[in-house]
Amino acid sequence: MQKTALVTGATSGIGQATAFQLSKMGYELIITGRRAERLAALSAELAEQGTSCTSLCFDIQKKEAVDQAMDELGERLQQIDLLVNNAGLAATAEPIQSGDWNDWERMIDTNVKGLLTISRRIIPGMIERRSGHIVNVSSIAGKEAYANGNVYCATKHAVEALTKGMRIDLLPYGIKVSSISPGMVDTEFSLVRYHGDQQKADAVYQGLTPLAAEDIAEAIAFMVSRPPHVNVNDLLLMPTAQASAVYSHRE
Ligand code: 8X3
Repeated sequence: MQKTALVTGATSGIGQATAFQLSKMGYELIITGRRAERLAALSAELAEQGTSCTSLCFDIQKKEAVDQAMDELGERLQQIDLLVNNAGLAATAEPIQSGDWNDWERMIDTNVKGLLTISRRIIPGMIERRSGHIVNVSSIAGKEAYANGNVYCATKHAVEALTKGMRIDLLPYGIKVSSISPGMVDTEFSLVRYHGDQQKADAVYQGLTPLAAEDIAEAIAFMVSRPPHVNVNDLLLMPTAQASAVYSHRE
């Protein structure tokens, strides 16, 4: 039977690349994001590849909007086989003493509360069917704190803790819970972090080859295609030129 995957934050970067990978693997897709035009374009492209695709446009920070979209899925909400909790962002790179409350709230609301809102709605169907797989997109920032990472690192540490907690709570139901933790990936990530400052964003990847969104999507494809008795708990994926959150080699 065809499997259904829901991917959050599918309008760009890792989310979009993952949607394409899962489409190639034969999944029926539910894609979510804030940007309606991009969602529609992605949906059309996936449909061209023969993938049945439902797009849900909402801001994952708004619990009511998420709940309404989940309600609209009706019966299908109970039939999601794979949830990729990808939506997330770094909204600032300020030291803690000058951080902006709104940036902090945006990261906490998206990276932690957004993940929880969606998961809480999808998990009961997985429990009912005694099967399912949740892949949380974490980060090297979920394992290490680094200068000016403060709240972003805290939200990704929370994703790590939630992944472990979910895995324990869902153990009796045969539900797989995994996380993938990338280092530097060349997406809109840094542009968002530096509030649209292209020069600062480009400097992050200068002199080295970062990961591409497709590298992460391929790893997710590997994780979700293991046999039923195998779960990849966590996959830490770094560019060859990055040894840790703080050590990189630039030419
Ligand atoms: C993205 C990677 O190194 O900027 O989560 O924290 S990093």
